[in-house]
Amino acid sequence: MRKTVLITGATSGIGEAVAVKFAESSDKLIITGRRKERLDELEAHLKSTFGTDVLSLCFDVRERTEVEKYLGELPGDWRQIDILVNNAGLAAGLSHIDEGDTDDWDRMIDTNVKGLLYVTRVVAPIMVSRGTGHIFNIASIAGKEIYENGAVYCASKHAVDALSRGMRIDLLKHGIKVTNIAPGMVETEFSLVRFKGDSDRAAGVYSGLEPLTGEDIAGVIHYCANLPDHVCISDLVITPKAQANATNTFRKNK
Ligand code: NDP
Ligand code: 8X3
Repeated sequence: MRKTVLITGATSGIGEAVAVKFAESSDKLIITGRRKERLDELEAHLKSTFGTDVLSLCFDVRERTEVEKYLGELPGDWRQIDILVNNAGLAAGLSHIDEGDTDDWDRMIDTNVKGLLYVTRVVAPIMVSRGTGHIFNIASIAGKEIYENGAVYCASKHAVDALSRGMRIDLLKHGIKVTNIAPGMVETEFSLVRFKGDSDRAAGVYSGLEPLTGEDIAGVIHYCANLPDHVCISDLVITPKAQANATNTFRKNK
């Protein structure tokens, strides 16, 4: 059956790949992000290539009133959200705790934790009222482990991990599934954002190994979303073959 899928942060990387994957199976898509041109381009591409229905909403998940305005006033059938993919997020900077940029900390915590909460606070009651729904939270391997220079990003993703577990308990009686997705290295705009546009430094993160792609993660999410109704995959750590954990990788150039 055709589903309505809401994806936050669909303007690049994992979110964009998830939009394409669900468009391939003719699901209806609500795509969000802050970059309007990217949203317009993706909407046009999804409509022309897959003939799917698309609603794009341009807002910042950190702005609670914007989240409430856009998601709380969805037109017509668009309110019938079956799947929420809480994907919008970022890492900003990589530094020891005594040297960290507090603006970076605000961006990560406001986006990865509070933004995810604001979106969920609007969408979960819709799912509760329908007695069905599936929430995917894009956490990270950084939500399972801690690495040097990454304490605040790791803390924000540990919070996502905890929220996934809490949501699963609170929404249990309403028939809503919650799946926590914890990827390792995925080559997207993630490192470019973390290193504030330094493309050489970003490329170095993936040198000498084959990282995951957004499409790899999208395929897993699509699989989980299309299992029989009584089956829920709660938590998945997904890494490239060349990554054992958050800190151990095998690189051919080393
Ligand atoms: P990208 O930078 O490619 O995509 C991030 C997406 O989040 C963009 O669409 C961006 O849209 C959106 N976004 C960021 N901030 C906001 C905001 N304040 N309001 C609305 N949208 C926002 O990175 P990824 O695809 O890799 O990241 C997606 C998720 O996956 C993140 O939560 C990240 O932490 C997580 N992750 C990534 C891993 C990786 O190695 N790449 C590994 C594990 C987890 P826009 O800028 O248009 O607003
Ligand atoms: C992104 C992966 O290893 O940079 O969540 O934290 S990592």
